[in-house]
Amino acid sequence: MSKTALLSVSDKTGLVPFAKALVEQHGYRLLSTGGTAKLLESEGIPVTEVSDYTGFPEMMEGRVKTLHPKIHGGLLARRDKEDHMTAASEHGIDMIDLVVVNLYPFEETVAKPDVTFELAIENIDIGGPSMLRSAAKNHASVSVVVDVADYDRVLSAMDDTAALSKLRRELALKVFQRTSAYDGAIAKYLGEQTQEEPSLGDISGIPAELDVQLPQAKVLRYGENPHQQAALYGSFFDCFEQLQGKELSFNNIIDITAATYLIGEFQKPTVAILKHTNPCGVASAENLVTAWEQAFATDQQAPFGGIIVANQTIDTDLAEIIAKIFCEVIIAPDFTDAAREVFAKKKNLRLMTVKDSLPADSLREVRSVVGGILMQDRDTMPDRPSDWKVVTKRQPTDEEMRAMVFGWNVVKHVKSNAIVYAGCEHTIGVGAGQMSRVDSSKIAVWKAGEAGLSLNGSVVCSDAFFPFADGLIAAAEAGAVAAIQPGGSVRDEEVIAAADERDMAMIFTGKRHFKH
Ligand code: 93A
Repeated sequence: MSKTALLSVSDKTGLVPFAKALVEQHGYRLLSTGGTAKLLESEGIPVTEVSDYTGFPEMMEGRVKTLHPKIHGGLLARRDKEDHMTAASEHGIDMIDLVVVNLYPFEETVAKPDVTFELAIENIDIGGPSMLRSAAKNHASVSVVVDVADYDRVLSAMDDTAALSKLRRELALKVFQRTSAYDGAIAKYLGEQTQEEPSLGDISGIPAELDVQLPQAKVLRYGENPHQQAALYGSFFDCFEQLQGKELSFNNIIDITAATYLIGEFQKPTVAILKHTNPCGVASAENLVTAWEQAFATDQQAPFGGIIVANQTIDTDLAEIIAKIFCEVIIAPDFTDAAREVFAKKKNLRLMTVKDSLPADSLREVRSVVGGILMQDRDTMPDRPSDWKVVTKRQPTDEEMRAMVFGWNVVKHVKSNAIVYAGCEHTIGVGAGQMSRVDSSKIAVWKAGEAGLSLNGSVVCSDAFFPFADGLIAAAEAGAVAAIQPGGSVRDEEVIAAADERDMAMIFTGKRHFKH
C-alpha cells in the first residue's frame, strides 16, 4: 500500500519539487489543506484535500481544517499495537507516514508595526502545532518536517531504514523546539499587550538585547538603586503570597529567593536571618523560639533591615519577639491569626508565605554577562555525609558531626569566600564574600567576638578547600576543634598534618560550594 504524506504549509518555498519527488520517486499519496492543495494542483501534482478525506469542510474561516480524528488518529496510532490498528480500520483512518507543516507566521505578523491585536490572534496556529506534536510524539513511525531546509534530507533518508529512524528522532526534537519557541512568542506578545504602564519598552534594552523568549513581566518600582529601572519575569508570585506590607522591592525579591533556598536545607525547626543574601545567623532547635534566639545571638546588629525566614508556622510567641526588631520581610510557610495581628501593627513589614514546592525552573540560575547571559543548574545536588571522608587521625564526635552537617548546609548559601563557624546546629560566626579565605575566617572570628560568643569547641566550615595550612591553623587558634571542607588542594597533606598536630577532626566532602 502506498504511503501517505500530509502537507500543510504557510511558507510554500521549495514545496513543489519536494511534493513532486514524494509522488514520482517514492509513490506517496498526498493530503493537503486548501491553499497548499491549490498550489500542488496548479502544478499538476495529484493531491486529495484534507476536507475530502475527513468528510468535514474547512470551517470557521479556516480555524478548523485538520483538527479531526482521521488526521490525528493517522498520526498517533501505534503501528505495533493491534488494538490501535483495529480502531483505525473500524473508523476508516489511514496511517499518515509523513507530515510537512510550517506554521502561520505569528512572529513575523507581530513584528509588523501596524499589527492589530485581532490579526495577531488570527495568526496563532492551532492545527499546525497539533499535527506537528502528534507526529513528533509518534516519531517511531512518522517523519515530521517543520523546516523547509529538511526537505532534501528526508528524501535522501527515505529508503534507508536506519538513517530514517535516526533522522525521525532529530526531526521530532526540532518540532518541540519550534513549537515551544512559537508558544513562547505568543506568550510574550500577550504579556506585552496586557502589561500596565510603564511598559516593558521603557526598560532599556532588556527584551531587545536578550534573544530569548521572556515570560510576562512585572515592572518594579526600581532596581537595585532608585535610578535603575527593573522588571520581574516569571512565576515568582505564584510561589509566594504577600499577606501584608509594602510592595516588594527588587532587593527584597533577591533576598527572599536566597532565604527560601537556604531554609530549604533544613527539616528541624529552623530560623535564618539574612542580609544582602548572606545569612547573619541560622539555627535549628526543638522549637522556633529557641532557634530564633540562637540565630539572633550570632549577630544582633546585622539583622536590622534584614530578612527573617522560618520553616514552620510562626505563632505569637515568636511574633512578639521579632516584632521588636526592624526587619524588611518575614517569610514562613504560615502565620497563626494571632501572630498576624501582632505584625499587623507594623504596616510596612512584608509578611510572605511560601508554597511547599518551587517551580522546576528554580533549578536554573541566570546571570548577565557582557553581551549575554550565563545559565547554570542551581547548586542543589544533595551532599550525602556517607560520601564524606574523615582525613584526620581523630574521628569527629557525634556533636562535632552534627555541627558540621549543619554548618555545611549554611556555608553553601554564603557568598565566597565563605567561612562559617558553627556549634551544634547553630552558627557562631559568619565570614562572607572576601577575596581571601583567611580574611573571611578572620571576619567570622571577629564577628563571633563582637557577639560575645566563644569559638571554643566549634567547627569551621569552608565552602572551598583551604589552599594553605594557615587558614586551618588560624581556625584552630580561634578555638575550632573540627573542620569540614571539600579538600582537593595540592597542599592537602600539609593541611591534614596541621589538623592532626592540633588533634582536630577534619572531613573532606569532595564537593565545593562556590557562590560568586
Ligand atoms: O487555523 S488553524 O489553526 N486550524 C487548523 O485546523 C489548521 N490545520 C493546519 N491552522 C491550521 N493549519 C495551518 O494552515 C498549517 O499549520 C499551515 O501553516 C497552514 C496551511 O494552510 P493552507 O494550506 O490553506 O495554506
